[in-house]
Formats: sequence, C-alpha cells, structure tokens
Amino acid sequence: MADEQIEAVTATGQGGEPHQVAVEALTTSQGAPVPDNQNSLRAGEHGPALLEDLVLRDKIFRFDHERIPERVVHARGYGAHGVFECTRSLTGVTVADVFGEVGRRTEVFVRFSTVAGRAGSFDLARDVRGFAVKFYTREGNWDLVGNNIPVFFIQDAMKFPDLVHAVKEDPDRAFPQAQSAHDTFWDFVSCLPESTHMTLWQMSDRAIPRSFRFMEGFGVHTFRFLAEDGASTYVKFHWKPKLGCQSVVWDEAVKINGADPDFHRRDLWNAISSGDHPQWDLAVQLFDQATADALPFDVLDPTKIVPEETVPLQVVGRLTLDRTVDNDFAETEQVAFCTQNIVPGIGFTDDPLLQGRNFSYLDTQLSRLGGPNFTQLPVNRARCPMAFFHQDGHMQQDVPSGPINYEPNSSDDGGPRERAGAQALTTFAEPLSGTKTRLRPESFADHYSQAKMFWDSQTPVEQDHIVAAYVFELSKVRERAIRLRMVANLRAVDDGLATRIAAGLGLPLPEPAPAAVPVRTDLPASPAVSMLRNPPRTFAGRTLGTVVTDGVDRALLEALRRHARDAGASVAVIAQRVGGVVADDGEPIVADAQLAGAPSVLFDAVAVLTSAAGAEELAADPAAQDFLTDAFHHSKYLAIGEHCGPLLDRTGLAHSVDDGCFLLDADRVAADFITACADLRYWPRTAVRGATPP
Ligand code: HDE
Repeated sequence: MADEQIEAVTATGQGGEPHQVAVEALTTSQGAPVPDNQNSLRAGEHGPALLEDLVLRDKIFRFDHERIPERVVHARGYGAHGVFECTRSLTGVTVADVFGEVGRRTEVFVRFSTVAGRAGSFDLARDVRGFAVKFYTREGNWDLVGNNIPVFFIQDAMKFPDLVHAVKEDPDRAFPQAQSAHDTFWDFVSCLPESTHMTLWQMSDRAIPRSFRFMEGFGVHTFRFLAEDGASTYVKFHWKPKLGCQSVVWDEAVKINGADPDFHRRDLWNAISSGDHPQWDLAVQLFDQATADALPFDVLDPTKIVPEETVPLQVVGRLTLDRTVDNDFAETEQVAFCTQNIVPGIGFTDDPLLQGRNFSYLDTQLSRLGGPNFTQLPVNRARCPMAFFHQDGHMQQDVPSGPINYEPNSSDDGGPRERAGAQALTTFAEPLSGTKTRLRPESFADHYSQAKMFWDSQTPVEQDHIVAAYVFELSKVRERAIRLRMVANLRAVDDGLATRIAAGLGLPLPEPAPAAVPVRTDLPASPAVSMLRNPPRTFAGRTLGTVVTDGVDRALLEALRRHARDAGASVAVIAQRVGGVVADDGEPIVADAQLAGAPSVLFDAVAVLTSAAGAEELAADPAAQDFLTDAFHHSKYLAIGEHCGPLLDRTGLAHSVDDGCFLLDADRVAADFITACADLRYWPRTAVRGATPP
C-alpha cells in the first residue's frame, strides 16, 4: 500500500462515538489507488463482468500465484528469529567468527519441522523433527541443518529418494499422510539393516516431542573445525534445551493431533510472544583422528553416534529465540537452508550422506524458490558485505552498475578480489588416494551394535514405549512378511526386544536377521541417550490446566497460580462455558478455554477445582470425565479439589488415587503439588497399570 496516500475515514470508536482514523489507500500491485474493493466492474447493474477490470484481474492474478512448491521433505515447519551468543571461545580450534570471542552475538533464524507430512499436516506425527539454524555471521551465512535425533536412516545419499518415497504417502492412494505406520515404510527399512538403529530412536518418545522448546538438536554428521594453521579437529554439534528434553506419550499425540493440530507452533509462538524466550546451549564434541580411529565404528557413518560418555560435550554458546516472524511465507516458507553454506573455520568430512546433501539443498531450492536470486530474499540475504560477479537471473533485485562483470580485469575499479588465507573459505588439505568405486566401506558394516547400546541405555518406561510403538506401527502393516522381517532385524539387536514385539503382534519369534559383522555386546550403555535418565526437574515453561466451576474456591486457584508463576509455569483456566465462572466470593473468573475444546492432553499437569454446587454437573460431563481419566492414564500429576468425589466416582478413579494425585485443600498442598510437577510425570503409575503390550 502506498504510504503517502493517506485519507481520513470515519469509524466507530469506544462508546460508539465516530472518530477519524488515518489509513493508507489500498492500491493495485502497480500502485494505483483502488476505488472499490467489494464489486467487480460490470456492464450495468446486472450485466457481465468486464475484461477491462484491471483491479479484479490484478487481485485474482496475485492470488492465483500465492503458492510455491512445498518442500519435498520437511514441508511442515515453523520458524523464529533469535541470537546466538558465544559463551566459550574456540580460538585455536576454529577461525569461525561465531566462536571467536566470548559474548559475540550472531543473528540467527531457526526453522523446526516434521519430515514426512505435507505443509498442512499435524504437528504431533511420530516423526523426526528438523532443527535448522541459519547463522548470519560476519563472514557469511552458516547453516547447521540438523534434526532432533542424532543418527539417520541411511549411510549413503544414494538411498535418500527411496527412503522418502517409502515413508511418504503411497503414490496411488495418496495416504497415509504424515506417518510411518504403513507397509511401504516398514518394507523399506526392514530390507535395509542400516536403518535399524534410527528406527529405535524413531520409536522412542523422541519422535513425539512435547514441543520444539523441549527437544534436543544434532548436526548428525561429523564436521570439521579448521584452525588458523589449517589443522582440523572433528566436531559434532548438539543443541541442549535449557528447559530440558520432554516428550508426550503416544496416546496423547494421537489426541493432540485432533484437539490442536498446531500444538507445537502455537507453543513456540505463545512462548516467544509472552517473553518466555526459549533457549538452547550449543555443545560440541571435539576429537582428533587418533580418537576417531580408536572408536569401534566409523565417525563418517551417520547411523552412529559418538557417545557423550566417550567424548564429552563442551558448551560453547547459547541460542535464544526472541522474535516471531512478521510473515510466515516471506520468512519461514522462503528460508533456504543448505548444508553447503559454511563459513571460514568450518569444513566438511567425507560422510557420504553429507556429501549428497551438499548437492541436494541448493538444487531443490532452485525449483522451490524459482531461480538463483533467492539468496537476495531478506531471510536468506547474508548480513555481511557481499561482492561478486554473479548477475541476472529470475527476479534479480540488485542493480549492479558499471561494465566490469568478469575477473581478471585491468580496470582501476575492477571489483572484488579473492582473499587467500585462513580467514577465507579453506578446505582441509586431506590427503586422498584410492580407486574410483561404488562400495560401502567395511567400517560401515555394523548395523546393530549401537542399536543395542541405545536399547540397553533406556529406562524400563522408555523401553515399554519403544516396544508399544513398534507394535502399533507394525500392526498397521498389512503384509505379515514385512512384520516378520522387521522383528527378525530387531532380534539381531536384542532378543528381549524382539520377543516382546513379536508377542505384541501375535507373531512367532523369527530367527535373527544375519548380521554382516558380529554384534557387539560389550559396548557400555550411554545414559546420555535416555531422556528419562536426564530429567529436567523443572516445571518452568509448562502449563497447568485447571478446570473450575461456579463457586470455586478463589483462594486455592490463586494459590495454584502463584506457585506456578514462582516455578516459571502458567495456569490455564478451563470452564464448561468459555464465559467463565463465578467464584465463591461472587466475583467472576475469566476462562481461557472451554472444557470440551481443551482436553487434558494439551496440558502438562492438571487440577480440577469445583464447589459442592458444581460437583454433580461436572461429574456428569463426559469432557470432564475424559479430562481426568486421560490425565491419569498419561501419568500426569493431578490436583483434585475436595468436592471432586462425584467426578472420581464417575471415572472409576476413586480407588486408584496414588502419590501423583494431590488432594488440593490448602495453599501448602498447592505448593507441594507444583513442586512435584517438576518431575513432569508420575511414572510409577504406568508400571502399576502395565502400559506394556503383552
Ligand atoms: Fe535433508 N533435505 N536431506 N536432512 N533436511 C531437505 O531441502 C536431503 C538429512 C533436513 O527447515 C530438503 O530445502 C538429502 C539429514 C532439515 O528448510 C532437501 C539427504 C538431516 C531440512 C533435503 C538428507 C536433514 C531438510 C528439502 C540425504 C539431519 C529442512 C527442502 C543425503 C542432519 C530445512 C530443502 C528447512 C530439508 C535433502 C538427509 C535435515 C530435499 C538428499 C541427515 C532440517 O534438499
């Protein structure tokens, strides 16, 4: 809209008084003021529309072309702006500008995503999450395009199109969307033993995160840091959420997808908008060639981790997301991450998956964003000075001047020149020899040992969830032979794991799949890969869902609010009618949500506060019954007011009350309850109930 064209219109202000508001004139995309935005130009009152109507044609033309191709993977994503601050200098290890000095702040843009679903799919698919970070450094853009799981399904880029075809919807029927629980996915992975380790992570609760704010991120590949003298240090990147790692349970995920398909994006938007800026530490694992050689696997194999217990993490910086986007399309949709975007001080390794990615991202972005000038879009444009002889192409925004568009040249004003030395993009001088070949190295042959290490490192509750996830997914597979083949793969990992899954599927236990090399049983467990062994012990950033009825004890509600606030958490008030309730003091309480539209799966812990008068109506409400029953079965901490007896009776929970349930009748109990909520779930309840499938 043209900002110089200001006119005054009359609007109705508060109290119904007309007042003058200055607004910009609505214009066509060529800048001409639009006379009427309601009616097309017609030949007479009832006549046909006229081709001459440039206002209509301009509007419809722009609308017709609003969509661009969605990403072939990671289509559904959500972005935010932020800053990365170096907390530990890595001078001597890398010349990378971001790590040059403690306190140095670098602007970033982050996009989180699911992988398999389309842009309009739901947030809580069981899926890997993308965790892509663009650092706008003073020496160019560095993109760390990672995931929330530290390993990958395949070892060589050659298999990526097959993997993606297998996991996405079937090409004939166009379903199932956004899920791996179908024949083609399990057919593919069951035929590809190298993917077994990744499927264990994918069947763990890591693949159903509570929100983006509560998940880890990983660079996955081994990269290189390059020092001033050209020396290389291997590096693996880890993002550690300040609020801890947390996931939902599968039954919650299924229900959240219906109750709020935007659960994750809403969470991020709300947190940033309310000033509760999510933070992650960036940690690195640094190691040399001798350490790499001593490990029992190849650090260039992206289906393997380097255990934190072997090479400890060192925190080197902090990421804070502090600004939502102004426009989802312009920023989140048009952002173009590329593994090839590195800066001086960072280098690639010969990981064949990484090498393939370096081709793919730029290539796909050409078709997604329409031409090579997408680097000029605000979200993609480097923030440092740029000078080159590139030119032209679709949608060129820059207007270079002068005749010199080549180098070398002899002009006095001949344009930029290369800058040799460490502060330019240098390549590690890796000595190479060998025969050109298409071979998978022997050092990539062990597909099961780290899968076993992952399984052995989980708590019993986590193992239960992994077993239940395999049983769920493979039960959706129609071909029995695929189920059997997958269980055979898993039997190569661990007998107990396979036995439980076979029992859950009603299958005979197959012979273990043959392993290319003997499976190692001597690898020490890695407690770091278990989420429940590393609990955050904080309720900060979480939400307590509190159901209230008329006559509710205001003092107790206030006590909950106060203690939650002190813990850095918030309280959502839920009532049967969104208009709210009248408390015991006769004053109103505003509701944040209606009970039928705010099931307990949307909250981290729940409270139900009713009065003697409201108790029966609440107990008879199916939404209230589900609210409490679900929260209980999802092992949440519950606070129940003294008049909740009828609801407990109706739900059948009256005799199941355990130490995760608090009878909320005093301020002190509210305090104890919120303190207990820092454990996030009362897991002993799951064990008693026996969540494990047969
Ligand atoms: Fe990607 N990946 N990928 N990927 N990937 C894309 O690039 C690809 C892989 C990841 O929010 C695409 O611009 C190949 C691993 C994220 O915009 C595409 C291979 C990891 C995102 C592509 C991999 C990732 C993508 C689709 C195997 C974790 C979303 C659209 C060789 C370390 C970035 C696009 C965003 C996106 C290719 C494997 C992470 C097609 C060929 C491993 C987070 O280029």
